[in-house]
Amino acid sequence: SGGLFTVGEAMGIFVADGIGALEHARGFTLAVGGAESNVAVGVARLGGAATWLGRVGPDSTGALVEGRLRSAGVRVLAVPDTAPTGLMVRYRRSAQFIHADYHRAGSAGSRLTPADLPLPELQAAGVLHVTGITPALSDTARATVFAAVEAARAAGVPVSLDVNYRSKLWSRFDAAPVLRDLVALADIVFAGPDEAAIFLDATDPVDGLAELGPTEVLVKDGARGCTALIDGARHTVPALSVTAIDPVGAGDAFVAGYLADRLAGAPPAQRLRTAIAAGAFAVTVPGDCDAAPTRADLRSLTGTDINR
Ligand code: KDG
Repeated sequence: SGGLFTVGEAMGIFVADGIGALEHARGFTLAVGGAESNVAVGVARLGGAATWLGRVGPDSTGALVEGRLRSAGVRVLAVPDTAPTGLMVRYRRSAQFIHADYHRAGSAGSRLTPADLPLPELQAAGVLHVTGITPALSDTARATVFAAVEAARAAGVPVSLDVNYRSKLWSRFDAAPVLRDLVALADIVFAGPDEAAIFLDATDPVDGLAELGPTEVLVKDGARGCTALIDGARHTVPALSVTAIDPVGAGDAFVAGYLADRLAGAPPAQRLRTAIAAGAFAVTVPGDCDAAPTRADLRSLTGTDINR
């Protein structure tokens, strides 16, 4: 308790080694991904406490997901399910284009229900983190996200949301009202400018998101850095210039950096520095949660003692 609590679907991901069409792939790395579990791993790597709740199937991938998250230092609350653990297949069609296919319809992770939530534990957390991915998985998964958010709010636990629109899971039309409702219930919101445009007509995404209610709004724009409005103060932070190898996981590392420092009581400017550095580090490393840095990694990247 006092740490991060998050809920979502974690999956096994077959990532083709090298670059080229899937038919030319000769080897695969079996990674573990899922936006929420990536953030939990990111917070744990940075020295924070993190709990992930999700459903896993009775298969080797389910055991792999649990084992990898545990060994990264995450407290895992895995609800056993009879459906298979979700999978993804991902390959780089070219140096620039990453293709991902989901094999997660009807998966264990999509069968979350509100009764899975350990309410006393959730309500003792330092922050609840959810994303716009889980509500797209099923009606019960959507109900679970909203139940978690309501329980956190009732207990005064700050709610963090990464909008994370996934076009392969639902249309913009279906997603817009749900994402907008979630933003209105959140205290801390992370979004890309394109994602915000799905449900906002405001010209400035930071102002548009803040108008819906959150007091901490962070618009992450990849290599262009981040614009934020935190407790009424505006911040613009440029990205660090790094050798980009793989953008996957960078957004989650950014979120983890911000939330880990927030949980540790750091002021906004420092949370943003850590978020930017963690995101930058993650693009220099292949993989989803495997890309998340430790504090020592961040020091090596920036050449400065970010903290602790
Ligand atoms: O942010 C990275 C995630 O997108 C990845 O780990 C897989 O959760 C995932 C998803 O739904 O795309």
